Amino acid sequence: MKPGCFIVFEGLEGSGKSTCISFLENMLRSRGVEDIVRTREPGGTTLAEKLRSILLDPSEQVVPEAELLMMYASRVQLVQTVIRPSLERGAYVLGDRHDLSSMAYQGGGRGMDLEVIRSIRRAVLGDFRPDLTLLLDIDPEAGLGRVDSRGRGRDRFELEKLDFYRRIREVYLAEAAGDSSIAVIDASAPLEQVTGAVADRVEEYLCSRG
Ligand code: T5A
Repeated sequence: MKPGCFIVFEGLEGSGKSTCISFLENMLRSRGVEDIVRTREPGGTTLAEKLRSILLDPSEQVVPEAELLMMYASRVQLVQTVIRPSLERGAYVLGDRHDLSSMAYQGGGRGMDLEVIRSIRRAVLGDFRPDLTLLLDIDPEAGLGRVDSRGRGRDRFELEKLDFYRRIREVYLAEAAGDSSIAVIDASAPLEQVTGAVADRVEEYLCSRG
């Protein structure tokens, strides 16, 4: 059986990841793809959803090292019990965040050593990586403005200052510059333009794998 593929959406709060995943899922279904699995990180398994609720709770005091390790505990549980088995049976896995978020948020945002993060990744995930990452790039103020307009209150990360998000964006863009599997999309554009760019990038990738 042809192995599946793992396509991940990354970006700041409010950049449009969930919206674009729904668009891509519909696009693939309209072409007859039936086996599509959506994941989110942190989360996506019973264990990881429990960690997610701690990680996002504004009343929790979480030190950066604990935050990083909980992100990887959540991720490795998801990869081993959901993502890998889905890919092995040929599914399309559409991820709302993955490893690049740890580089950007814990590395850029919290200022943790990127080499330490890479070594944790190697230790728990080996060479497992997404096939394609779509980085929805947006100015933090614009992204958080969209989050606030939903009116559901801010989580623990969303309460951080703008500088935290500026550092995250810098790491996102720096990582993308050195990795051809990460495509940067201007997420400040009108939605139809953003989804059009998503469709083009995914087409390109699917053509390249035949
Ligand atoms: N985290 C996560 C880490 O620190 N380290 C890690 O390793 C990982 C995995 C998770 C938090 O955890 C952190 C990062 C995060 O802070 P989350 O809830 O999963 O949090 O992620 P968020 O980014 O906070 O999710 P959001 O729902 O806020 O953002 P989305 O999914 O990017 O945005 P979406 O699609 O919900 O859109 C937001 C609003 O904007 C509108 C939509 O309709 C919606 O109302 N919109 C647009 N409006 C105009 N133009 C466009 N182009 C639009 N696109 C979307």
